Amino acid sequence: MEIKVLKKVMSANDAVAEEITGFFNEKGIFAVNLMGSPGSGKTTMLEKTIEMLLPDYNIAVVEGDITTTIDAKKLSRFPVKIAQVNTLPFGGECHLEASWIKDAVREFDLETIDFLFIENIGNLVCPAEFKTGAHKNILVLSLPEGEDKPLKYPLAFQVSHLVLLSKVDLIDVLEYDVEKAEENIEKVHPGIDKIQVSSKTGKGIQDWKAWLTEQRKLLFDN
Ligand SMILES: Nc1nc2c(ncn2[C@@H]2O[C@H](COP(=O)(O)OP(=O)(O)O)[C@@H](O)[C@H]2O)c(=O)[nH]1
Ligand SMILES: [Mg+2]
Repeated sequence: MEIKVLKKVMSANDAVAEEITGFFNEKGIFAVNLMGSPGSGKTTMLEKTIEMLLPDYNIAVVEGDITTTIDAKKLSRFPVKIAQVNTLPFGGECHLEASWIKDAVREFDLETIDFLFIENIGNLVCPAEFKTGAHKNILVLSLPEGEDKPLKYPLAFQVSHLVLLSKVDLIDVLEYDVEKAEENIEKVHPGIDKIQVSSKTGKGIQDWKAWLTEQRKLLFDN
């Protein structure tokens, strides 16, 4: 009985996700869902991303958090549209659901947006289970989390299209084994795109921009 209910909730979410993907397609909005552990560097990466895409593109952001508007406030220095989704009124859920994103984007003038970034709730479990309607899922995996996380949280990697291996400026201090981490990512999602990035040094940021603009071009041919 419980399983039936869960399936119903999931398929309802999938239906809304599909609906909003169609809507994004119609409007020419390339939507990207950023997932990752708390503190993996999602918001900082978003700041760098916005800096490099402005002024050529119009950008909107949906910030997801259980509570607070801390990340949205950080981004408010940019000329971008921001909507905050707090899940506390929805029972403090640890993921964003498609219907909340659908409501959030109603805040924007959708005709003008080129990129929509969704910062999902920080964790490697629930966000992987709920589609957001975004075209691409990006997993931000930071070095301090350790090389084994792909093996421990495989679904998050399996539903993603790109892994941003973040905070690579810390390789030496953490004695991090990048090869091992990439090998573990390959084990759970063979062939997935990977880019090493650092918001501190700027490493990989241009490659990330190239990936984003190329993917958008592939979808909308502009
Ligand atoms: N060394 C280093 N620290 C970073 C980098 N990116 C983010 N941080 C720091 O990591 C912490 C968490 O970053 P934040 O972007 O808030 O992570 P989020 O919780 O995933 O949004 C902050 O103290 C950032 O300054 C990076 O590339 N290198
Ligand atoms: Mg954040």
